[in-house]
Amino acid sequence: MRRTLVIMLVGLLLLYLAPGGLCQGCAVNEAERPLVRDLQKKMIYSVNVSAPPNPSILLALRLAQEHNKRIEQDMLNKLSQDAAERAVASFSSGQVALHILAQQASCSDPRCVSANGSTINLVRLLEQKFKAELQNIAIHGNPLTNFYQLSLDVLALCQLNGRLSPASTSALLSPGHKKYYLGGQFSVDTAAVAVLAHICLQTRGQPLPPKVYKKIRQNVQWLVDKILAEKRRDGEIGNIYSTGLAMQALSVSSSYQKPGAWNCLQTLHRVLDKIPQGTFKNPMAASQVLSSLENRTYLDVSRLNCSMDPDNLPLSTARPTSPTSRLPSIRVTYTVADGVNNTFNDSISVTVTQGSIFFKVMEVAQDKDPSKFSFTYTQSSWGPYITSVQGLQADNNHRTYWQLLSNGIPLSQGAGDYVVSNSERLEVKFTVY
Ligand code: CBY
Repeated sequence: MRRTLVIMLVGLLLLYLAPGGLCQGCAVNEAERPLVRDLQKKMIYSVNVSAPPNPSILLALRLAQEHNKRIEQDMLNKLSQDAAERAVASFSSGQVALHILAQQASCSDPRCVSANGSTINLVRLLEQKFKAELQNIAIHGNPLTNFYQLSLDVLALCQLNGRLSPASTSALLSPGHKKYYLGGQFSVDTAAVAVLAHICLQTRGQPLPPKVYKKIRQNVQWLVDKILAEKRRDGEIGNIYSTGLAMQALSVSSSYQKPGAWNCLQTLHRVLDKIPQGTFKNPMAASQVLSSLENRTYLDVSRLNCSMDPDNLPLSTARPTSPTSRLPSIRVTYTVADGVNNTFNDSISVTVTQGSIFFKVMEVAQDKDPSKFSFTYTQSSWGPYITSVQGLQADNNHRTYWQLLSNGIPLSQGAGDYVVSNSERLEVKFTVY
């Protein structure tokens, strides 16, 4: 009798210690919960009727502990409508993957998404988009998008048991400079999603042939070691915007880490400290960090039980507004340069009000001297993405882009978020990544 009890207790203890099991060691506590709630509300209030709905936001809200069922249902309907009606042809593969994950996280079948009479199978669509990515690699040596999106594709196809060969996928996502480095810098974001994709391959579907299993293990080991090498003394991994994804990757790969190799609580507190500073005011940034605060990952979407969700996140109807006051002017220098072929390098001094964003500086410069400072942009889920300056276009197949810098240092925020300061030296530079 006593022996049975001891065995039961040991069993419970093992379950508690098992990675991803009942262990809640690295999640926010009740005192910290208001910070998570704050992020959730920011994401909800950011929803803009004129912009396309964003699957990353619903995915994150679904992985949280607290829920507002009406809002989540509303977002799901809008996403379904967008997928079923809008030209899905215009979606990139990673966008389809995120739509699939958001549907699955909402206990809705991504193979059968319908709205207003039209129905679409998102898994089929992703299989096609993924094939097109592989074809582009065969022809141009680069995917249509990037390895971050390819990893999202593998993750979504794997979770939904879509058509995917573990053998060729493990070769596709194997270590490689062009895959995991952007402009000489290791992309923690990309590696983190790749780890999630590999862990999915390992744990779902048919048992893997030993050779493939070994290859997957080698890939994960390389990725985890690289991610850990980007760990900073303050707990951030890569930069603050890759830290949430890195936490997800490290929390599902503890068997690949030496004991003590990563202090999860230190990283968690670093992220929590940044919330009140407005670091995650961009809803995309908030969406990518939220699940790691709840000790959840994108691998958990298949395990969510929607009928068990509490409806416990009340929202006030009034959206928070920021006070408007007259602000002083500041002066910055703004440069546009072709850093690839050195065909131009033009500077201008620009005056804007304090608290202005980089994008504003670009607009003012363009108004003052359009021949030198004209630019184009597209609206991405992160905000404006600069596509050309003086008519010179960024090109994925040539791995060129317009890099944003301040005093010679590349920014970790986009033009729509970065707030400029007095006498700063801002630059937009045509660069190879
Ligand atoms: N999403 C994607 O396909 C993006 C993947 C991603 C790795 C992403 C970062 C990571 C993430 N967590 O979402 C990524 N960026 C990529 C791949 C790229 C390249 C895009 C081209 C391609 N091959 O697809 C590229 C050109 C290298 C790139 N990012 C450029 C930039 C700069 C944009 C400037 C411009 N022209 O407007 C910029 C501003 C860096 C700079 N100094 O110029 C930049 N990226 C930043 C800062 C970021 C971070 C955003 C953080 C923030 N708060 O705004 C980022 C999170 C992200 C988005 N890029 Co890129 C990385 C980080 O700092 N941790 C899939 C889709 C379906 O959602």
